[in-house]
Amino acid sequence: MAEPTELKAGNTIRLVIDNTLTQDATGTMAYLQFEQMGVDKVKTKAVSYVDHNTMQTGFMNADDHKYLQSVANRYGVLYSKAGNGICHQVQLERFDKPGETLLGSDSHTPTGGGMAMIAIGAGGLDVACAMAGIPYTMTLPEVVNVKLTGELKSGVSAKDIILKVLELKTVKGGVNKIFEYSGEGIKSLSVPERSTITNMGAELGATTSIFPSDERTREFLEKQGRGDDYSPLAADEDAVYDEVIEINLSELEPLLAAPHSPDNVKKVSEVAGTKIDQVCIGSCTNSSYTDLMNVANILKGKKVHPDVSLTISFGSKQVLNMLAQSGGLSDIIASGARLLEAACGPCIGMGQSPPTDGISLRTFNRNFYGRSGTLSAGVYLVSPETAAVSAINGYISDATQVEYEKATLPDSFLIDDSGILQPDCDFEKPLIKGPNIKDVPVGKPLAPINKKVMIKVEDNITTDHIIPGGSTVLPFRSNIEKISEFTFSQIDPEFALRCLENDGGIIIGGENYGQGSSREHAALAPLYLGIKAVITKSYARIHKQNLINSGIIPLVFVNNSDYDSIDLLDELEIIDIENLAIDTQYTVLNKTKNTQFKVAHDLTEEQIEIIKNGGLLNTIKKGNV
Ligand code: MIC
Ligand code: SF4
Repeated sequence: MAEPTELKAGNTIRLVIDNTLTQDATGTMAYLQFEQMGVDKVKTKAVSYVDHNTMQTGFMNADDHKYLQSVANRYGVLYSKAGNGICHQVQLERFDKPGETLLGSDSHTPTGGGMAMIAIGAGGLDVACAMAGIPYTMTLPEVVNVKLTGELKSGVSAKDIILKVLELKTVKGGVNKIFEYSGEGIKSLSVPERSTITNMGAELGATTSIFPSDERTREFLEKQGRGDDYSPLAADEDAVYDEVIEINLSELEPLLAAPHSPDNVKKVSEVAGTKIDQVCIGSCTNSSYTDLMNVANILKGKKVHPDVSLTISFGSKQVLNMLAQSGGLSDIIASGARLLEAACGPCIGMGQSPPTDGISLRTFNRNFYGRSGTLSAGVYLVSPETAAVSAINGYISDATQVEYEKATLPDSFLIDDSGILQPDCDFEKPLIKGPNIKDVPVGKPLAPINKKVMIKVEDNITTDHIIPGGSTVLPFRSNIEKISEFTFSQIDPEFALRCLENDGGIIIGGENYGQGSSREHAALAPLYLGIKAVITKSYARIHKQNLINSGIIPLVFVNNSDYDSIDLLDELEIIDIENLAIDTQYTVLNKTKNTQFKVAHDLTEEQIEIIKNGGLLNTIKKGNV
């Protein structure tokens, strides 16, 4: 691979990774793949979190946790136990450090950008490679400067800032971009508030988002007992950007994302009065101590409306413990809220599905169709303040209309790292693999493609559409054969069977195909089902790389209008694709319709090599990375 001659958007770079994180829903695959790399010890500061699959219906999740603990111990990875908190929140509290790099097998890894890190989400195999000491290959993004002026008024919060950016840029407006925040307005934002913004920058499709490291960063690190990790960092005075956006915080109003997309942004005042059934507060976007203290302050002395179920998931054990100490927890309990554990919980559909046709307000970052577990539900993404006020009233309400005490960072955070286990790297101890933990499927070298269309989908298909979350499907994250049965099940229940009957085929998609979660299962399950190529109008970054890593070719239409001419089960022959080469277009014969069209790709030499080998694992085994 050619080294870049200059740091210019579009160039391919190899980024040295200092830190890695995995979570249990993507981690088992990442470590199963890491095991195959023949490396004795991880080369990064690595943490393995258990936060997604903590419901343990059946033995599967508990078996995953046992495996993750044993594999972390063997290879030198810190292990954050179930109940210790959501990966991004704990990483921020205990590990993030300005100026370092972080690669995580979760799309919300950019949360660390609130701590002035280059923090990027990736598929599990890419993170396994980073743990093995292989630099991360990526396209250098364009840089968008988001200049914040003014100061937030009471009832408006960091969540409303990122919702504003989503309104301006949409869920595909950030692909191959970094959002760098600056301006006077950032001085009033604490690190957890900044991290709410960088976290949900993932919904822009952005590579990452970043804030400078300043006095607010020092303040947070000192309060976490990590003052030594501080160093000041900021953009050069004369930095040049590809694009500049200005947001005046003083003019911002409470916003929400209406069903079913994080960029379907409206003013809260526009829909105020809408009756609600459920409010869920938590997730890696909004479960910090200050978020939940604001909630506690609003709920203090009030009761949750009789028609509303309010749940609170705590970001971490530290957050929960501090709320207990400050008295905020008592106010939350007295209000009638239901307390869930410090984990992802309802955000990934692990419980708390809303009722039929229910309206649910959530402080989370994704409201994709069906993600809550109830297809007919309408999920609105809101700030913790909007959520709390609405839970009391029983309808969507504007938090600027109520008075409450705004929470500030505590004098110092309670430090108790006993939920994070230190590894002893003892190779004598066995790896514990329960019966639901199966081998990772491996692709075959590239061969001619003459296959039928197995599904045709629209724009903005998410990886949740491809492999759903929720308590029925998540237990099979370590078992690709089983999880493949659920591929596209919410939009086309016949898909998996059709693939098996036709010995695989081709997927046709629209714009921004594969947005959302980093789950490589959305590529591994299609690989298992025999999918050879995907042809779309455009891709989301992480999923595209996951397809390549699985040996599936991500192609695009040369003329997007050709999308309209293709139907389910059309037989397509992609002429000469077995000789995949850089900057080359290919003719596709639609043998069913007796027509033809052109497809292209923007794969690098390295990516072409991976596809020709039938995926990244095969390439690594050949020693070619
Ligand atoms: C999500 O929010 O969708 C998840 C669950 O955290 C995913 C990871 C996964 O699917 O395991 C993500 O954001 O990458
Ligand atoms: Fe967990 Fe939700 Fe955050 Fe994903 S978005 S890491 S499921 S809390």
